[in-house]
Amino acid sequence: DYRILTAADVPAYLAGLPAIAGRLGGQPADWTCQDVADGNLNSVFLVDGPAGGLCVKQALPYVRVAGESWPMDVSRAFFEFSYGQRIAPFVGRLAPAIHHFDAAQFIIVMEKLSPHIILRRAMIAGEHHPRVPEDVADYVAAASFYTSDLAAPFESKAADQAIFARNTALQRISVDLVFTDPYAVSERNRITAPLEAWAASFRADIDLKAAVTRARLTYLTRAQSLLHGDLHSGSIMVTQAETRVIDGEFALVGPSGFDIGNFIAHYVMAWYAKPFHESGATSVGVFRDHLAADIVLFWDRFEARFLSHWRGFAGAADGLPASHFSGPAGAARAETLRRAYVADLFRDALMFMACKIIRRVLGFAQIADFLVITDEAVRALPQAAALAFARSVLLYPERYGDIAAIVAALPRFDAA
Ligand code: SR1
Ligand code: MG
Repeated sequence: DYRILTAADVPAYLAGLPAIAGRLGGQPADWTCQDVADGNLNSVFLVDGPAGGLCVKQALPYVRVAGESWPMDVSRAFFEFSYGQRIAPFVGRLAPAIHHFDAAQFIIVMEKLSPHIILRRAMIAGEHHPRVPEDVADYVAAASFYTSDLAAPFESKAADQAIFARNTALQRISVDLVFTDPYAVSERNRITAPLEAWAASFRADIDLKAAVTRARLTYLTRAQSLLHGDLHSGSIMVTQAETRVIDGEFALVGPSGFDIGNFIAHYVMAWYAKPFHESGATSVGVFRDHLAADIVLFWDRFEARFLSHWRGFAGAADGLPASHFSGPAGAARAETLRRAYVADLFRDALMFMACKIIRRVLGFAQIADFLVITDEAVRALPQAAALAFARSVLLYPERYGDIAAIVAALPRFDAA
């Protein structure tokens, strides 16, 4: 029964879901529908009626930006829906409300976010949305704590694994596009002429490939918590007052540092790109001051919230049994274990941050932060600098012992 919807089909589709379409008010003839697909994979429609709006998202049987030559499993919509259901109790309004999942058409009907805009677009325009770092930190801290062995008997995580380990099509995208293609000759790579030599040197860099292999194996084997799996600035919608994390279709049980590192990577890339494009009225200096402060704020907030969830947790869990750590000596040792766990998350996060930067410069899915720099020779300047930074983080992690060291390593040069 599956068929691809167009904008013209959407009103009739919603009319068949009266309980949900009631949110629009009026009749189908009163509704307007816009195709606003922006990401790499899916169709997205925004529908407005006299009483409100809805967002209708359909998984296409191929990668939208590549077309039918790259088939893709439509069941990703099921995993996005399941992920949203699973984390909703922990993240509340930091995720959009989901109204309906259609298991035959692979459609999710959800809250229309308005006047929210994609964080990436806001950043390219030089806008600052001050709530984002803390909101996303709260989201990741809650999701990564409450879906881990630290907050539940291990059977709970096993149940998540039974669902999300089947999300293999999208995990395959990550394994190939993030950890493999950028270090090989691949038709999917998008290497511009000025970066050919960089790509060749990365393909020949056995130390770098060893570090990335460690990252790939960590992604595949470190089953710590349920992850969003694609937490970049295109998966976050913002206003000055609100933040929403969207697009959980890459969900998996994996290393918690993956989401953390992905988020930081896209702030770092915005940092590198900014002096080379004209978008926005904000000066480079002011914009970068905000980014630097936000990167630190994000990590500090994540660490504080994660530890606070853990210290305050009194339920049954298998990660750190309270009965083993009674009395003052036990409490001190438990705190040492908690801090060691978070320190591991930080190391993983930096490793994944670096991998995410490299894939966005050399690999298939490049980001608008760089692509708005139309001259490839100019674009290659910040891209090459970002590659060098990422390589340094992967090869010399001991130089980046805390978040201040990351921010301190970001260059202060300008386009001029
Ligand atoms: C083929 S999909 C390419 C990328 O788009 C998504 O947003 C993910 O980042 C994925 O790697
Ligand atoms: Mg997406």
